[in-house]
Formats: sequence, structure tokens, C-alpha cells
Amino acid sequence: MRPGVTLPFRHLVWCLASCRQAPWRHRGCGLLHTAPAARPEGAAPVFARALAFGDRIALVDQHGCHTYRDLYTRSLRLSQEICKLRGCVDGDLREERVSFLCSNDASYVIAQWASWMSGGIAVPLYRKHPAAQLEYFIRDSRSSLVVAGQEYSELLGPVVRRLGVPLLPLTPAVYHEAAEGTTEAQVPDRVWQDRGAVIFYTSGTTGSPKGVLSTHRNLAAVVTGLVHAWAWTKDDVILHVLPLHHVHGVVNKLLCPLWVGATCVMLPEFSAQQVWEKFLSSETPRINMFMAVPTIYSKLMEYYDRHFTQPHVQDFVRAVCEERIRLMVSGSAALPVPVLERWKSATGHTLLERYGMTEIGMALSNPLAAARLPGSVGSPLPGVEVRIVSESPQKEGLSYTIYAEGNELGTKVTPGLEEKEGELLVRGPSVFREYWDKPEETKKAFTSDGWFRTGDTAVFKDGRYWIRGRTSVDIIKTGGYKVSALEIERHLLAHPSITDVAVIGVPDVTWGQRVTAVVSLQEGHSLSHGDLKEWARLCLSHRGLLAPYAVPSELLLVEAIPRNQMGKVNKKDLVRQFYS
Ligand code: MLC
Ligand code: AMP
Repeated sequence: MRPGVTLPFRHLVWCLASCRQAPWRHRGCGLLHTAPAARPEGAAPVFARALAFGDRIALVDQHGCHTYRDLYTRSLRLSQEICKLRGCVDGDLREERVSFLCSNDASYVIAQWASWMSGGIAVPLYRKHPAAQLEYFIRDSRSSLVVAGQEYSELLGPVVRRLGVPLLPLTPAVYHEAAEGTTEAQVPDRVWQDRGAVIFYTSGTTGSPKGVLSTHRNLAAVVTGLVHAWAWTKDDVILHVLPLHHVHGVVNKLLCPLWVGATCVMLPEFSAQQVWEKFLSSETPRINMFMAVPTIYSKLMEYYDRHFTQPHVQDFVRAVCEERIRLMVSGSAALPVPVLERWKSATGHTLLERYGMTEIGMALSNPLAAARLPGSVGSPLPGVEVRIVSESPQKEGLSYTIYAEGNELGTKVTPGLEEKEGELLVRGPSVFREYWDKPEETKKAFTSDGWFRTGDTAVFKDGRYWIRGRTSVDIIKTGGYKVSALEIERHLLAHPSITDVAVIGVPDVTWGQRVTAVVSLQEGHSLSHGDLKEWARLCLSHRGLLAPYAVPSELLLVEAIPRNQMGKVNKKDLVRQFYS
């Protein structure tokens, strides 16, 4: 068993004052034992490998089967159109941002690859975001072009007109165009390493969502780490049901299979019924891998409990899953142990839980071949270095205490500080380049010696890492989405009846946390949860920045929200008070 080697560790306090380099460039100093380099099979984007897989099926969607060659040639055509439209020099957009809104199907991959082929940075948008939010992402990323899947031209039309950005609508050819007459040589050779690849938007504690810019090297580090750790091969077939504007759906579930020449079967969106149908169907290609957020496993179990009540059906489900599926992974939020146990009894699979974050890709994973510890997130992935430390220094030059430090080879624990909880820090080639256009925030996100502060509390125990929650109560994870409590509060205060509000994340077995608004009203006013949802739908969706999953799913009316002398709400107490 590889992970969990606990080595003697003598360093107690790291003095960081001497480090003057910009933190995100300073990745050299470090461990007592040297981490092996990530396996960078070059940082060239995934499309550069596609022609080698030629006529293998890359993607199956509601339009049919698409080979690697299909995806490659259609992407190349689109990239040529993009370059023509933007008038790029030497066929290179030089990191111009290309926003795109596509369905979960081949058009998404083509828009992504075309952005990269033309030298741009991909900014994937999400169809469930309100128009105002889409507008924010396009404006904030300063995208010079918006590519619209067929279904989205109408929605995006007014947005791009307001912003004065050109729109490139996709035609049905993206699904059906023949793959003849184009060769690999037509994509110009570039140095990909530090070139920006993608901007994913993520919520911080305060302010509007930030763009997390990852380079091609960052993506390649995550992909090659996972390919190695989870033994991806070209014979794998993964069922894809996640949204395609976050690292889980884009990197783990899409880029990994495309990297190795495997097949991705993509549903337009999550449906419990369709997932079970795909697991149990004998049609080819047969699914042998699945990955999802814990909420999806909960929803799949709800469906199972409702529909697979007969013992012989349950036996069949378990036998098929055990025989055909080789790996099922959970991540993006804590997997409740009862969900893991119920899933195990229904399918025979112990879910492999791993831990990641938009800024760092994937960092920790339970093992593929050895025992998986329920509730733990395992050990560092290849190339990833982690530390658990005391409170992070807020100012440069301050020192912090290291409780544990590890990499792929093992973890050293500071004697006397065993099993101490602290903030998890991460370093390595998968860590992002910058928050787009936010140098100050980028700087603050790293310690002065170049480690990224995750804001998650972790502990090293029983030879594995365990995530204990967020250091901030104002970050809520619901259904696998990260949302900012303060941002929701800011929006809710615009409601004419609301005088005060505290948004809390209430533990929930299906959603992980439920966004709950504790509200006090103007005297004589009333407000039901239905009213609030309707107001949010009508009002916020059009002019605000609230995604549907950020709208409170529960409303608690109180006379007054308890505040301390500093005027602060103790949200942990509030959760305890109302949800003991
Ligand atoms: C939706 N609903 C919610 C909700 N979201 N209720 C409470 N809390 C929430 N968070 C309600 C809706 O209001 C609606 O209710 C009903 O559920 C159905 O809505 P829906 O949008 O159709 O839901 P569904 O499709 O079932 O969505 C659930 C889901 C989705 C789990 C499929 O949330 C999802 O795709 N999550 C994945 C997010 C993800 O990819 N995260 C990765 C981030 S990357 P009504 O009453 O109107 O019917 C990351 C790094 C890492 O975290 O480590 O991976
Ligand atoms: P995001 O910022 O949307 O990428 O979400 C990243 C956050 O999700 C992390 O900082 C963690 O708080 C949480 N997360 C991801 N995977 C896990 C996990 N397996 N267990 C607990 N929390 C997780």
C-alpha cells in the first residue's frame, strides 16, 4: 500500500520571511523528501493527441457517435473561422478569451478545442446561469468573441449586442460534417506550457465570482496525474452527466478520457433514470466508469429505493454494476458515509472519494487498488505537495507551523502535533496561474513561500487526509456548487420586505449543505418561501448574478437576527440554534 507512510519530522516552524519571490512563481523550495515530477507528457492540449486515435469513438451524445478524427477536423474548421473573424496574426489569438455556451455534446468539445487551436483561452459558460451572469463572465474575462451553440444564439444575442462583442453561432455541421481533407499539420506548433488554457469562474467569500486562469501545463498535470492514479486506458467508457463549466465535469470526466483515447458517453444533463438505464444497458459502448458529486449519488439512491424494490432486481443491479463497472468516483463535496454505505450495498462499489478545487485541480485521492477509507480523501496525487498548517499568516514575513507535509511518496507529521487540524496548503504544477485581472487577490491566495491556501480545514490521521470543512462559514457547498453566503445576502437585501438577513449552509444529506436564508422583515410585511423564490426568479435572474442553485431553498423568519457587540452574526451558532 503506497499512501500513509508516516515519517519522523523534525521541522516545527518554518520561517518564511526570507522568501521574496512572487509566490506563484516560487515553487522550488520544499520537502525533505523530493516529490517526483508530475508526468508531463508535454503540455500540448488534448486535441494534439486526437489524430493518433483516428477512428476510435471519442464521444457519444444525443446526435450520435463522433470519432477523434471528427472532433479534430471540425474543431480545426471552427478555429479557422474564429481566426478569420478575429483577424489573428499567424493564426494565433495570443490568449484572447473565447467565451462559449454549448450543450453537453460534441459542440462543447469542438468549441473548446477550436479556442485552443486558435491560441485562445476557453471560457465555458453555463446554460442555467441567468443572462446577467453570462454577461458578467463575458465582460469580466474581456472575451473578444462568443461562440454560441445552436440553442443559445437567441439567448446570447442581446447580451453580446450590449457588450459589443461578436457572436459566432454554430451550425448543424458541428455534429455531422465529414472528417475529410484536413491534416494535423494545419494546427500551428506552439509552446503551450505557460499559455492560458481556461478560465473557470468560482465564488470567493466576498465580491463577485473570480476567474481562475489555468494554463495548459496545469491541465496536463491534473490529467496525467489522474490517468496514472486511476489507470485510465483507451478501453474505458465513462458516462458523463456533469455541467461543463467546472473542473470536475471538464477535466476529470472529459479531458481524461479524451487524453487516453477512451470514450465519453455524454447525457445532455443529469437524469437518475437515464444513468441507471446506461449502467444496466447491454448496448455498446458499455459504461465502465462513473464520476459524480455526492448529491448525484444520493439522487441515484432515491431512484433505486423507489424503483428497484424487488430482491431479484436488486441482485441484477448489483451483479451488473460489479461485473461491468471498474471505477466509481465521488468528489467536489464531502461524501456522507451513509451514502457511501448505501451505494456499496446497492452496487457492490466502494466509491473512491477524492478532493480537488478549481484553483488546484485534483490534489488528494483514495487509492485505486488498495482499501478506501470511508470519510477520508486519501493521499496526494502525483506531482501534488500538501501541507496542513496552523492559521495562515495574513501578512508577509510571518511564520506558520506545519502539522503535516506530504506528497505522493508519503507524509511526515511534526512530532507532538499529530492529528492536529489546520488549513490545507497545496503546491505543484496543477496549481493555477492567476485570478484573472486580480493580481492582489492572486497574491493573497498564496503564502509568502508560494503555497496555495485552500481555505479548507484538514487533518492527517490513520495514514490518510481528511477534510473537516471550510475555514469560512460564508462559503457554502450545495449540490457540488460553491456559493458565497455574503453574495446571496447582498442580493436578498434588495428585497423590499427584508431588513436583515444571514445566509447559512445547513447540513443536508442530499445537497451536502442547503442554502438557508434567516430573515427579519419590515414590520407588518410577510414573506413565504414561494414568494422569495418567485422574486428571485423574476427579479434576480434578469438583473442580478444569482444562479438557480444559489437561491435559498429554505426561508426562516425571525424577529431579529442575533448579532454580537461587533454587529457580527455567529453563523455556526445560528445553524446550531435552528438545526440542533
Ligand atoms: C437544485 N435544487 C436545489 C438545489 N439545486 N435545491 C436545494 N439545493 C440545491 N443546491 C432544486 C431546484 O430548485 C428544483 O426544485 C429541483 O432541485 C431540480 O432542480 P435542477 O436544477 O433540475 O436539479 P438537478 O438537475 O437535479 O441538479 C442537481 C445536480 C446539480 C446535483 C445534478 O446540482 C449538479 O449538476 N451539480 C454538480 C455541480 C458540479 O459539477 N460541481 C463541481 C464543481 S468543481 P423545484 O422545486 O423547482 O423542482 C469542484 C472541484 C472538485 O468542486 O473537487 O471537483
Ligand atoms: P470549487 O471551489 O467549486 O472548485 O470547490 C472546491 C471545494 O470543494 C474545496 O475547497 C472543498 O471545500 C470542496 N471539496 C471538494 N472535494 C471534496 C471532498 N472530497 N470532500 C470535502 N470537500 C470537498
